[in-house]
Amino acid sequence: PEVVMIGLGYIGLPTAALIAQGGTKVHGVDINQNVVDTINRGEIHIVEPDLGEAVSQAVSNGFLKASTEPVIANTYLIVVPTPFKNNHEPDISYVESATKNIIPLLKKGDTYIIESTSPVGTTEKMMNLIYEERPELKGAIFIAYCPERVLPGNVMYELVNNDRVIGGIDDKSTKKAVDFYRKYVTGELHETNARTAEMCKLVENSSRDVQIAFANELSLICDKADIDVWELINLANKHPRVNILQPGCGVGGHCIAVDPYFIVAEYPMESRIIGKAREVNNYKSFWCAEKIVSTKLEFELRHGRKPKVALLGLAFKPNIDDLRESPAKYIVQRVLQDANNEDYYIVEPNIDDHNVFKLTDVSVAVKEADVIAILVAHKEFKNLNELDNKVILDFSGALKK
Ligand code: SAJ
Repeated sequence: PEVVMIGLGYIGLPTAALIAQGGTKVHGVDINQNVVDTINRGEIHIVEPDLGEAVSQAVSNGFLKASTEPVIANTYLIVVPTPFKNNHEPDISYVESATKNIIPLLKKGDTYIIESTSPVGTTEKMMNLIYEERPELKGAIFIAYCPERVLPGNVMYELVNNDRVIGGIDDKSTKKAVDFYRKYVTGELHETNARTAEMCKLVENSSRDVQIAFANELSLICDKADIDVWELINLANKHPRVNILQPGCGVGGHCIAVDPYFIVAEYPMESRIIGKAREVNNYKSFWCAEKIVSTKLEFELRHGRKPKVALLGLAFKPNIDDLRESPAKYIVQRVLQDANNEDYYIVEPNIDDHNVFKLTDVSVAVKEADVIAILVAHKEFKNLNELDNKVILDFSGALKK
């Protein structure tokens, strides 16, 4: 094959399929044998529009196949997870082991590109790892870093159309990587060095986390100031150069909530706003859970009976079915800790059943409940009716006009 793609997750597999669709032979590598077998059957193991068709086409045309071990190629892409150890220290062990697996296969003229979100300096570390074992490759292979910025749910479009930042360890590496991406990316390809490209990815997501923290902070202030935060933000954004984001029940997903820690771990004294924004966004989820419990108690005091409480939304963001790293799920778990379940109706329209929570249809929950907490702004929650004399906690702005 021309390309080896190491890591067949929600970025690696769509990227492999797109490159294969362009008529380039791609060999995908994943440590999970089930993933490999699923792909070799032309099927997919993740939810992403248009991906299934792209993979089945590429596999049946013989341009994409998968295995657990890499094979010899000319371009190697590292797109494996970079999770965190519990003390918020970045863990690049998957990038390291993927790199070690291909070092014996590398030859002069090959290209090695990391796409995984990584701490600044990772590409240089991997370069040294390669050169230690294969000194004859020094200056004879091309090494670059190119982060992805696709939005889950829109990956197949954004992989092609988004601009890309491409950072080589030297100019010729940058150029070689640009030639590679030019084959299937129609967005602009912006050239820089590896460290800047690594930091760019972290900065993009950290900027969003800081902006969301500002919105969440406003929601806490407005709750005390007896101001409707949705109305306030809508009015402030009428200013030609103000764009305040939306408060929520916390920041979920394994990107925005994680990437800032790559910077804070490396530059703790300098990244104070970035670190504080993480604290504010994490605190917001806790604050929402406490708000639900205190509202429940207030209802009990006023009406002399326990209220029925509807908890609307479990996903980590609106209109998707992904519950991984979801603040809404955390809040529901926390609220249920101190109560017997029959007081609560849990609603998540994007999944059929949840192995932990019993799910209720939104119309039943809204009809039966005295207190309605909207945790995620799913489209199904935007036009709820018969809400009068219900206590509404709209944490996600679903009801704002
Ligand atoms: N959120 C808010 N208020 C907002 C916007 C988002 O509370 O105004 C919350 C969402 O509910 C969610 C979290 O933040 O819980 C993250 O949502 P997101 O819309 O930022 O989307 P992600 O995490 O799926 O994707 C982000 C994107 N990064 C940016 O928009 C800068 C995407 O482009 C990246 O590729 C992706 O992270 C990633 O993989 O890094």
